Amino acid sequence: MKGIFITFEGIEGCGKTTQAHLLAGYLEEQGYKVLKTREPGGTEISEAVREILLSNDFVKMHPHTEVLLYLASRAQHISDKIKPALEKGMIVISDRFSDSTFVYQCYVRGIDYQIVEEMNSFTTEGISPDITFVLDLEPEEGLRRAVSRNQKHSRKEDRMEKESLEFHQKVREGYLKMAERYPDRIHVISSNRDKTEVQEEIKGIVGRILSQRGFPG
Ligand code: Z5A
Repeated sequence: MKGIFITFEGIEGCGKTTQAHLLAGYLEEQGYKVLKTREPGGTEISEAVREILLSNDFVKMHPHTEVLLYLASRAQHISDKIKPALEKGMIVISDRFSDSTFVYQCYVRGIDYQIVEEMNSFTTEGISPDITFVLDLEPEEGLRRAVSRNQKHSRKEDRMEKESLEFHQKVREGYLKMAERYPDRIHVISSNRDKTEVQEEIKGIVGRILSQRGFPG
């Protein structure tokens, strides 16, 4: 692929959307062609699947149904949006991607990693991120930020947000384990500080990697 694929990961409320947006703006200012997107979602069909996944009407969803729906949403997202943009040489920035599935569905919900890895590679047509940022934060603070953001925008808690604090602690632990497993790709960034400081660290890492790769080549 000619492009560069960057993903943002982490617990609820850790600042992924904020940092993905800031990075996209910065790279566009530098003259790069950028596609900013999110998961679950990013295309009409994938956003419809997102509605089902996050709906409070479906609290009894079986973990197997859940993982299959996240992958279904991703399959459409890859084929309609991510793959074409990478083929054109764009920088794609996604707010969550496959690591979310490995952490939430495998590490936390307990679904077999190897089975999901195989299904995921079928889903993504082998596309994986070049750079991943895990924004690390205590779950208590992440949930506090998410609740205050929801109140500001009159948004209700969704199905996943309603999970217990222990669930979100396990999610954080899962991300730190993924970072140990893929140290070259995954950068753990402390989000327990001002957003501009977080942004500066991310810009520094991205700038270094783009120039190491001679991007655009
Ligand atoms: N999920 C899954 O299980 N499996 C999968 O394969 C995939 C996803 C792809 C998607 O939820 C859910 O799907 C998610 C995982 C699961 N469930 N959970 N939990 P989502 O997309 O609706 O939400 P989210 O991804 O969890 O994140 P979020 O709530 O949107 O938060 P965020 O994007 O990380 O944070 P933010 O919106 O940028 O910031 C939150 C607030 O904090 C906001 O008011 C900001 O202005 C503020 N903020 C941001 N940075 C800072 C700093 N540095 N200091 C202070 N305040 C800050």
